[in-house]
Amino acid sequence: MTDKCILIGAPVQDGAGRLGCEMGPSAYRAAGLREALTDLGFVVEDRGNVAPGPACDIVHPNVAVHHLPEFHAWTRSLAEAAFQASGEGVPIFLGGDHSLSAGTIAGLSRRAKAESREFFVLWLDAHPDFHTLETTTSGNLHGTPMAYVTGQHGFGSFMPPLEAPVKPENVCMIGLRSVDPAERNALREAGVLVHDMRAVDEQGIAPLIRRFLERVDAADGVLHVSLDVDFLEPAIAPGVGTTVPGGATFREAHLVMEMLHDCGAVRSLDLVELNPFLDERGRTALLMVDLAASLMGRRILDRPTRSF
Ligand code: 6HN
Ligand code: MN
Ligand code: MN
Ligand code: MN
Repeated sequence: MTDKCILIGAPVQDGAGRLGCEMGPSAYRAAGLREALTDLGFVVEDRGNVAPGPACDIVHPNVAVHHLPEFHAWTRSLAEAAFQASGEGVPIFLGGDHSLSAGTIAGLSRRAKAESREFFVLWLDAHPDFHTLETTTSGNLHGTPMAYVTGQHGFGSFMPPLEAPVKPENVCMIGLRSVDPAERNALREAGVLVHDMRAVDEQGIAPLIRRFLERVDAADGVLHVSLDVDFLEPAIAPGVGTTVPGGATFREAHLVMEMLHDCGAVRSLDLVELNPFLDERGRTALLMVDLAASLMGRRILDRPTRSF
């Protein structure tokens, strides 16, 4: 990893079914993300918040779909911001709902291609977010970014073209426990590596992560991590609009972050779906900052004392 972290706010909320994610970037700043990274020895540059590009008129035949022009506009500006920043340091994207990952991953994958590196994504989420514009029934576009970046059917005439689609077999999803039928079939057909919570319960999270990281290492790949708040057990992370019981525990989540740090392949991070309006005295924002710090190298024995 370089010694520079670049914070990029992505106050996107049009992809979610309720308001509030727009406040996410401010909450991460208030929770001390910059200070946590500075304490670890990083030079931290906060680029402020990205703005969406101009929205154009796009209408999709699936009438459930809403805010497609905004999704298009955010994807374009975030892809550009991600491409630029990933050439200069480790970008950390402060969401914002998960639709922002359509942009960040598109830009990061383009960067990896420009550097002739194999690109991998670790998706930590209760959901696979693998709907196409045709299969989504909620119409909430935070349910679609992984289908878009892996070049699934039907985005072509509605969304920005992808310079470097992500190989589905280079995507590992961990923590799933809410998968819609259309997503289940599409994931299987595409060949995405999926570990649901049952696999975590039966096998333990460490072997699942280790196996994937060994593949990244064997390919000398670069790794992007997309961390959805709802990956976590709602009891410890209430500040999210899509809670599903049975999520990762505090220690499981930290262990993943610690292993990710040790592997040395992580080049970028999305922190998504934090809804400060639903949070309790900032505890979810603080936990996400704490996890980001673990990923960036904070060791257990130097964790500051803090009660959640
Ligand atoms: N997220 N599969 C559901 C839908 O509405 O398509 C949930 C999506 C959740 C999205 O958590 O980022
Ligand atoms: Mn709106
Ligand atoms: Mn998600
Ligand atoms: Mn989710």
